[in-house]
This record gives sequence, structure tokens and C-alpha cells, in this order.
Amino acid sequence: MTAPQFEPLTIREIEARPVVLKLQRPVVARIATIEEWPLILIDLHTEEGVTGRSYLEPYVVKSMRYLVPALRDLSTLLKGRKLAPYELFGAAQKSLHFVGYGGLSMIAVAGLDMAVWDAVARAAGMPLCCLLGGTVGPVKAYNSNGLWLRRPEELAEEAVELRDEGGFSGLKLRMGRDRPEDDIRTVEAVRKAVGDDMHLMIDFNQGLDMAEAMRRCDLIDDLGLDWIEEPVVYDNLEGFARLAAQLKTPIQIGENFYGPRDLHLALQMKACDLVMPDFMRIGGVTGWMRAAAIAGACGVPMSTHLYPEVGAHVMRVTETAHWLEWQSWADPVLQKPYEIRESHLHILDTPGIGLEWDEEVVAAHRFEL
Ligand code: SMN
Ligand code: MG
Repeated sequence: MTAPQFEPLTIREIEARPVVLKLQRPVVARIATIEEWPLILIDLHTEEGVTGRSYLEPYVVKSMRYLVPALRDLSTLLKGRKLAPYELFGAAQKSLHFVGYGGLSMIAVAGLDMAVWDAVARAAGMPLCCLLGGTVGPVKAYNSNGLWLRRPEELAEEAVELRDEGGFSGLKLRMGRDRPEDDIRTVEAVRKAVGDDMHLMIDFNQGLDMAEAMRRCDLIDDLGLDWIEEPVVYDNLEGFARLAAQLKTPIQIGENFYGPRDLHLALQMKACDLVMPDFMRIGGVTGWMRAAAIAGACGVPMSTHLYPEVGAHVMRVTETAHWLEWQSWADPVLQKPYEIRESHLHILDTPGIGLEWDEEVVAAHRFEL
């Protein structure tokens, strides 16, 4: 008996459509306020009729003016190539090598990569987590949809709302109000509202300088927080290392790692206790799998940043899987948003990642480049 011949799919076109949604709860962080949420919807069409889907969330609406053309260039470059995720990742990255691997180059490559993995899994008739060697199952998640820099009294009520969005056992609060006492009052008010069993993570969104960070992290070190995220600017790895050495509360960083090598460097420098790569910066599924091997070898817990759908799939096969960050900001364009029950995200048992666009919503929110 001869083994069946494996026929990879062939790329026909990578379609990239920019969309802007209104955020239900605007992002109010120390470094920026965001009311409009940009999304680039990627449809990777193959000659065989299978379509791979992914999206990018590049924070800044006008950045879509540079990212969408980059994706269209990748479409021209890769048309006719066979769908082999690791090889295509390498080819796409190489085509932008002289521009640099990080920044916008990586974001475009990551968007392509997630759509490629989705198409391969769809063609195999398997949910992505199964294609990667895992099973469909629940993934532990915290709610990160809110608790931005508003007044402490307002946030106690919002914390209860957020907990009840999916029986959450973890919530993330943002910090960096002008007065440190107001941050502490916020944690206390939220704690009182949701009880001692709730896991509370906090995020300074890179808003402090080193002097402030040493003082303010010390002030909150005994509040029983699960982690302190990005107290200083993302590329100050030496600063993070000083803070991690000084604090009892774990330091969490990673949403600004561009590729697995950034994660490796951060761990070599002991810059953090926990890592949480973002899919558009770590390099999609390919970048995540490579980064997860490094975090696994170092025994460092790994959480996701944004992109809960693809995040859930890879967390099923991540050796040191910790928390999935739940954000429902792409939900309006999805035909079937993922469900959260008892603080766990439930992967759709369908081939691929499970993204199908609601074309009416997409049409109503198209952004003109
Ligand atoms: C964040 C996410 C999305 C927009 C702004 C800030 C934040 C997080 O850093 O970790 O959720
Ligand atoms: Mg963050």
C-alpha cells in the first residue's frame, strides 16, 4: 500500500482590508488614549479554494496606511508559493531584511503567518490546536476589557461588570495616575468589590521613569498582585532587571518583544519573571512556537497579549501556559465570537482558528486608506 500523496495549497492572493471599530470602553493609559480600534482583516486565498483568515490590531489607525500596502506587497511576492508556514515566514521576513526584522515588517509578516497557519489547519480539517499537536479544550483567561485610568469609585462597579462577563477569576487594572495614592485606592476599591479570591494584575503601560518605578512598585509590592506589567519603557531591559531583582511581585513584560530573540534576550538579562508576547510582534504562530520553546526551557510562565482566538489555540500546546488575555474588541466583526465561561475561553471546534467575518459589519466600518 502506498502512502497518500500530500499536496500543499498554493497562494493566489493575500487580501487585506482595513476596518475601524469604536471601543465600548476607550483605552485610557498613561501613554495614550484610544477610542477607535483599527483592525486589518486578512483573507489568504488559495488556488484550491481554501481561505485562511487572521487579523491585525495595530493600535494606531493611520498605521494601516503603511501596513496594508506591505501586506499587498507580500501578496505579489508570494503568489504561487506553496503553503508551508515556517518557510513562508522565512521568505516574507527575508524580503524585508534590509528594512529590518522588527517594527512594521514583523507586524506584516505576523499577519500573513497567522493566515497561513489557519489555511493549513482548515485544509487538514483540524482546529489549529489539533494541527499543532494538542486538543480542543478550555484555556484559563483573565478579563482585560477595562479598568483603565478612571476614578477609583467608578472602577469598583466596572470590576464587578467585567467579572460577570464570563465568571472571571482574574482582572487587569491599569495604573499610572498622577498620584500614586489614587492607584492604591483603585486596587483597594476593586479588591473590596470583587473579593480576595480574584487574581489582580496591574499594567503601568510603560508610563514611569526608573526613579518613579522604583518608588511606586515598592509601594504596591505588598498588595498581593499577580504581576506588575511594563512599569518602564519597553526597551529598558536593564531597568526591568533592576526592578525584578528588587520586588517580590513578579515583573511581566513581552507585548513589545519583536520576535523570539527579544524574549531570549529578556530572559538572559533576567529582565522579568513572566512573559506575555503579542502575536503581531512575536511573529504570529511561528514566532509564538519558537518563543514558547525558549520560555519552556527557562521555566518561565507565558501569557498571551490580545488576539484571544489564535492565542487560545497556541496556549493548548504551550509548555508554560499561564493566562490568556481576554479582550473582545474584535468580536463585532466575527460571525462567531469565542465564548467565555467560568474564566475559561472555549475554542470553537471548527477547522482552523475559527475566524469568519460578519461582512455587513465589515462593510459598515471600512476605513479608506
Ligand atoms: C494594552 C492593550 C491594548 C491597548 C493598549 C494597552 C495593554 C495590555 O498593554 O497589556 O492589555
Ligand atoms: Mg500591557
